[in-house]
Amino acid sequence: MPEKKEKFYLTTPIYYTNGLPHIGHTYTTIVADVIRRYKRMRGYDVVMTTGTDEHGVNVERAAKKAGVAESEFVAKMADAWRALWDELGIPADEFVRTTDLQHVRTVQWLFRQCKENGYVYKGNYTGLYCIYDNAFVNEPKPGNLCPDCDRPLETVTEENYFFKLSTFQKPLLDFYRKNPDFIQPETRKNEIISFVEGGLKDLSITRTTIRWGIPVPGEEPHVFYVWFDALTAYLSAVGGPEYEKRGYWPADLHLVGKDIIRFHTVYWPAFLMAAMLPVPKQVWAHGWFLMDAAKMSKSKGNVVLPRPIVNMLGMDALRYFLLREVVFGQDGNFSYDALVTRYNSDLANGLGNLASRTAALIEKNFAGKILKPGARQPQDEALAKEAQAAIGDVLENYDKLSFARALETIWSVIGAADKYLTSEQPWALGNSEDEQAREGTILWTTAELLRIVTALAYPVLPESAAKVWSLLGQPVAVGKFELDGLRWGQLVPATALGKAQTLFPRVDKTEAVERIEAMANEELNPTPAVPVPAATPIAGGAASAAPAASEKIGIEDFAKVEMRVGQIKTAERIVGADKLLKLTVDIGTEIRQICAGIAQYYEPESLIGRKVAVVVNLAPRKLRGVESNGMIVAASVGPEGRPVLTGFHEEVEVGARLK
Ligand code: ME8
Repeated sequence: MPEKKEKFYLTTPIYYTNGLPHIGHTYTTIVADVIRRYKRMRGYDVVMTTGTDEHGVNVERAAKKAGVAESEFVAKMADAWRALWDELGIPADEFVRTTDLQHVRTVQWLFRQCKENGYVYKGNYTGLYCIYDNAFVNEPKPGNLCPDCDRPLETVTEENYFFKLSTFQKPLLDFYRKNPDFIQPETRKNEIISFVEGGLKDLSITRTTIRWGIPVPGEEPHVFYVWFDALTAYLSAVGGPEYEKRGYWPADLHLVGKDIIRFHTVYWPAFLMAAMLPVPKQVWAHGWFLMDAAKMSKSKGNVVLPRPIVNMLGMDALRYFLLREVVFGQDGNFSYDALVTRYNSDLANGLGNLASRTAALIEKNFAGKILKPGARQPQDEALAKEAQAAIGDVLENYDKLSFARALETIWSVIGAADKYLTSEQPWALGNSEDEQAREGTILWTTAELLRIVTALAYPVLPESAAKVWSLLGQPVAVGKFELDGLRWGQLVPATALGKAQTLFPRVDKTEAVERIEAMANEELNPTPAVPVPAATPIAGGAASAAPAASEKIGIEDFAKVEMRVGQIKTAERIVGADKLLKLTVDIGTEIRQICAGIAQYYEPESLIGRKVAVVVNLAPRKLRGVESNGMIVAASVGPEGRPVLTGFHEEVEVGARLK
C-alpha cells in the first residue's frame, strides 16, 4: 500500500465520433474500469480518461450527410458516447473531447514546443487525392480509384508541416531498451522494435485540404492532422501545459487495441521527447473481438452492441464474459451462445448459487447470524488454505492484467466451496449442540470464503459484489475495502446477514439469445415510432395530443418501403431457435435468404411454393447467427401475436411490386 496515495493515470483510446460504441470499444473501456477499481482497492489515487476524437474528413462528411454543422454533429455524438458509458456504470473521470478549448490550446502548445526545439519544418506532401471528397486517399482501389466514390484520383501536392520522426529512431530504440515494459504484450513489442529498426520517415502533421481541424496558429489554412491532435488528448485531459499542477502526467497506462499500437508507441513518445515532456510508462495493446471470425462493421451487419446484452443479463455478466473468455492481449470470437452459457454456469450456478445457498442456511438455522467457528477439521483447513493462497495469486494476475487467470482462480475457489458444502451437508446435521456447532463452523467457513472471493471479484463484478458484500453484513463498501489487508479469518462472528438480493437469475439460452438479438436489431434498425392517435392523451394527461396532420406519414415515406411478391423456394428449421424458419425466397430479381419468426405456426414443407409479400429493402441482419435479407409480411393475430402470412387470391407474378 503506497504511503501517501500514489497517483495512477490510465486511458482508453479517444474514440471516433463517426459511429457509436460497439462491444469492441466497450471492451477497452470495461478493462480500464476494472483496472481503475482494482488500483483504488490497492490504495491508489486513480484517474481514468476516455473521450471522443472529433476532427477530420470523416466527421466533415458525416455532418454534411446529416445536414448539420460539424460542431453540432460532434456535440451530439460526444453526448451519446458519454451517456452510454454513464449508463453502463463505466463513466470517465475525465472525458476529453478534441474540440474542447483546453485541448485546442494543448495541441497548439505542444506544436510550438516541438517547433522551438527544431523538430518541425515546412515541406510538400504529395499523395493521391479525391477532389469530390476533398481528401487524400491512402489505399486507393485498383486503377487509382477512390474507395468511397469510385471516381479517379488525382496526384496532388500540398504544403504541410512535417515532424522529424526520422531523427527519433535511436532515441526510441534506446527508450524501449531502458523501459522493457513500455510496450505490452511482448509480441507487440517485438513488432514495434523491428518496425523502428527498419527506419522512420518524417511525418506530415498538418493539412491545408481539411477544414474541420485545430488551426495551426498563424498558419491558416493549416490544421493539425489526426494523430498529432488525437494523441495529445491524453495530456489535455490532465492539465495540458499545466500538467505538473495536477501531477498525473506521465500516464501510467494507455490501453489500446492492437490496431493503433504504432501511433502510441512510436509517434506519441517521439512527439513528447521532441517537446521535452515525460513519456508514458506503458502502452498495452489488446486483441480484437471478432464476430464470425471477422472484424465487426456496421455494413457487414455483424456488430455486437452492449446495451441489449446488459438489458438481458446485466452489466456484470458482460464484464465477466469479456474478461474471462479471452486471454487479454489475444483475439477472441464473440458469441451470444458462449456468453449465455458462461452466465448460467459460472454466474448463476457458480457465485450466485453459493451465495444464496449459504445465506439461506444461515437464515434458516441461525436466524441470519453468522456463528463463531468451532474446532476446525482438516477439510475446513484445506479450504481456508486454498482461499488464502488465491488472494496472492489473484492480485498478482490483476497486476499483470491477466484477467482470465485471476477469474479462473477465483472460480476454482468457488468450485471448491461448492464441493465442500455438498460433501459436508450442513443441512443434514441435527439439533444436538455438537452438530449445531459443526454446522456453524461449516457455514462460517463458507461465508468467509464468500467474503474473500467477493472482494477479489469486485473489480470485474462491481454490482453483484456489492450485493454479496452487503448480504454478508460488511461495514465498509466493497470498493473501498483495501485489498492489501485481505486475509482468511477476518469474518466477524455474530455479524447479521443483510438482505438477500437476486444475483443472477438463470435464463433459458435460446430465449435469452433471441431476445438479445431482437433488441440489437431494433437498436441497429429502429422501427419508426407508431403514430399516436389524435384522441390519445400523452401519458400523465398534461400535454395535449399532437395535431392530426403530424401523425400521418406522407406517400413519400411509404414509398421508401419496397415490398414485392416473393415465392418461397425452401424452408427449414434453425437448430437452437425454435421460433425461426430459414427460408429462401424468389423475389423476381434474385433468390434471398430470409428468416421468419413463424416456426411455431407453420410447418416448413407447407410453405414451399407459397407466394408472400416481402419487404426487400431492409438492411440485412442476423437472427441467431443466420443472415436474413428481407422480411416476410404477416398479420399479428390475437394476444399472443400469432403470425398469419399474407396471400393473394389471384394469380400474381413473382417480383411484382406492392403499392
Ligand atoms: O482508433 N475488438 O478510434 P476508434 C476490440 N480515434 N477492441 C476494439 C474493437 C474490436 N473489435 N473495435 C474497436 C481510433 N476496439 C482513434 C484513437 S487515440 C488517441 C485515437 C477498440 O473509435 C480498441 O481499443 O476506431 C481500438 O483501439 C479502439 O476501439 C479504436 O477506436
